[in-house]
Amino acid sequence: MTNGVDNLPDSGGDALLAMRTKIAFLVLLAVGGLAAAGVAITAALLILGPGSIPLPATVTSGAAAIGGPFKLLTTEGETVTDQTYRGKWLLIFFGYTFCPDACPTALNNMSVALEKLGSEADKLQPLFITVDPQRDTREVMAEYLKSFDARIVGLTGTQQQIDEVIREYRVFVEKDQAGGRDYLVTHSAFDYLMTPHGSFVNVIQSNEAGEDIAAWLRKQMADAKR
Ligand SMILES: [Cu+2]
Repeated sequence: MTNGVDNLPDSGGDALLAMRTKIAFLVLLAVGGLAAAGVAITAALLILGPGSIPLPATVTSGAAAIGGPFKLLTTEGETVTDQTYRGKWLLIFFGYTFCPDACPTALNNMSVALEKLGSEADKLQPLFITVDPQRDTREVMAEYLKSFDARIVGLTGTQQQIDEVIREYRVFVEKDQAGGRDYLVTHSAFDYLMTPHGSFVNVIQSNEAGEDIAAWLRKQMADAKR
């Protein structure tokens, strides 16, 4: 069991789940940079577990600071930045191609969501950003992404470029030290929605069903439009 954050229980109640997702995410943000990684995961799992949940008082703080400039490489070898995608909503998932479970699930769900969105998906740019640039070269990512919706653009970069974007988006990433080149990477598994201007809107757990993600996207995009 290495992917504690990936394998979150799927308990009932859409609104409650959505709330738990946001809380878990914000707890990860709050705790992630300050304490040991284990504390963040434990906090997230506790909050996502069944039962009643006391709301942390500071749950919304820090949300404005999510996201930021990045410079990465597409699987086609094109250098892109956050500016490249201005004018489109961004749906960003961070993961890695060697991931045994959470990432294929997430990208499948994202593929279904894009299909369910129909023409509304045109205003959205889905991105898959690797947290494991050491193994996820653009060739590896291109091959991997053939299994998913062709609109999902894979992005990789130098370790430094990836570290930067991971930090900006507060992605929890911890490389398993054992296993040589077969290591696993524990990582938080959220889909991030950003506005066409590059501001953070919200997250959803990437293991939500595709049609639920599509419905969530419709609502978030409608609500965030001013
Ligand atoms: Cu994964």
